[in-house]
Amino acid sequence: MSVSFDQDSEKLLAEHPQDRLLSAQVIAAFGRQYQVRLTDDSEMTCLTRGKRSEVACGDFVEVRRTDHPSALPGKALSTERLTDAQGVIENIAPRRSLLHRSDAFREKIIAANVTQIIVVVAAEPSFNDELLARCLVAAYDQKLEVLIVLNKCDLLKAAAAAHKRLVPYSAIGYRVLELSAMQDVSRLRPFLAGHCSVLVGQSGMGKSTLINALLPDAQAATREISSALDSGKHTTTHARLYRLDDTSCMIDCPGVQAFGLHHLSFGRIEQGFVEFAQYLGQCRFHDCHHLHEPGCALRSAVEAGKIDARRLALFQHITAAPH
Ligand SMILES: Nc1nc2c(ncn2[C@@H]2O[C@H](COP(=O)(O)OP(=O)(O)OP(=O)(O)O)[C@@H](O)[C@H]2O)c(=O)[nH]1
Ligand SMILES: [Mg+2]
Ligand SMILES: [Zn+2]
Repeated sequence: MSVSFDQDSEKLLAEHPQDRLLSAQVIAAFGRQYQVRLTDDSEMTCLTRGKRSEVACGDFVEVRRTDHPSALPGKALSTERLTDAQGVIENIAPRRSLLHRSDAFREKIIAANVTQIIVVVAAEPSFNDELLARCLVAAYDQKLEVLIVLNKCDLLKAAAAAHKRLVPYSAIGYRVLELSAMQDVSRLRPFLAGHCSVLVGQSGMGKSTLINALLPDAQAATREISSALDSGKHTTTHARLYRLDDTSCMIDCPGVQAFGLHHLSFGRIEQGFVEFAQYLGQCRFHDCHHLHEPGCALRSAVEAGKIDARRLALFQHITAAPH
C-alpha cells in the first residue's frame, strides 16, 4: 500500500512541481519579502503566509514554488505582494541562535543561525560604547563568539583615541582587531573561517566596506558619511547574507542606533558583563543592584581597580533602562 501511495505522490509532484517542498536559506529580508538560496545555488523571492514575518536572514527554511498565484494552496496572499514572488516560505527550521533586540513594545530580529558577532566600531565617526556593551551582552545570551573590529585605522589620530577606549575590552578577554577596510582586510580572514558571522554596529562604521573588501563581487552599497555631524547615515537598508566559502558566510546589517535588551532579565545582563562573573553572589545583599548598596562586591572591585569604572557605569545605565 505504502509503495503505491509513494508512486502516486511522486506522480502528483511530477505534474505539479510547485507542490514540492524545497530546502533553502534566507539570504535577504526586505520587510515581508525574502530572497532565498536553494541547495542548487539558484535564488528565488518568497513571501510568508498571512502576517507571519518572523523569518530572519540566515534562517533555514522550506519553500514551495508558486510561480503562478493560483498555485498557492491554502490561505491566499494579497495580490500586490505577489508581483515578484516565486515561492512561499512554509517552514522555518529550529535555529542555532537568534540575535534580536527589543524595547517594551516590539522585537526586531537581526539574524538567525549566526555563530559569531563582529561588532564593527570605527575611529570616525566616534563610536558609542554603550551600544558596544549591549551587543556583547546579546552575544553572550546567544552563546556567540565575539570579535570587535576597530575599522578606519588609516585615520591615525582618531584611531589612537578609539584604541584607548577599547583597552578595557581587550583587558577582559575580548578579541579586538584593528584594521582599515580601505587598505587591507587580510588579517580578518582567519577569524571568519567556519563561522557564520554577523556584522553589527552603528551606521557609517564601514560594515559594507568590509564586505566589499572581502568579496569584491558583493557590491554592497556604501556611502560617504557626514563628518560634519560626526554621525553616519543609513546606507544598508536590509540584512543580506554573503557566502565566503563552503563553511563560512557573513551577514551585513543596517546600522543600529540602539540595541534594546528588554528581552533579557537583570541576571542575564549581569552575566553578559563577563568580567563581573567572579564577583556575582558576593555582595552583602543577594538582590544587590550594584548602585548604592553597602557591601557591593562590584563597587569594591571597581575601587580596587579590578573592574573598569566605565563598565560598571554602563551596566547601571543599561539595567536602569534595558530598552
Ligand atoms: N578612511 C576610511 N574610511 C572608511 C573605511 N571603511 C569605510 N570607510 C568609509 O566609511 C563610510 C561608511 O562606510 P559603509 O561601509 O557604508 O558603512 P556601514 O557601516 O555599512 O553603514 P550603514 O550601512 O549605514 O550601517 C564610507 O564613506 C566608507 O568609504 C576605512 O577603513 N577608512
Ligand atoms: Mg552598510
Ligand atoms: Zn552589588
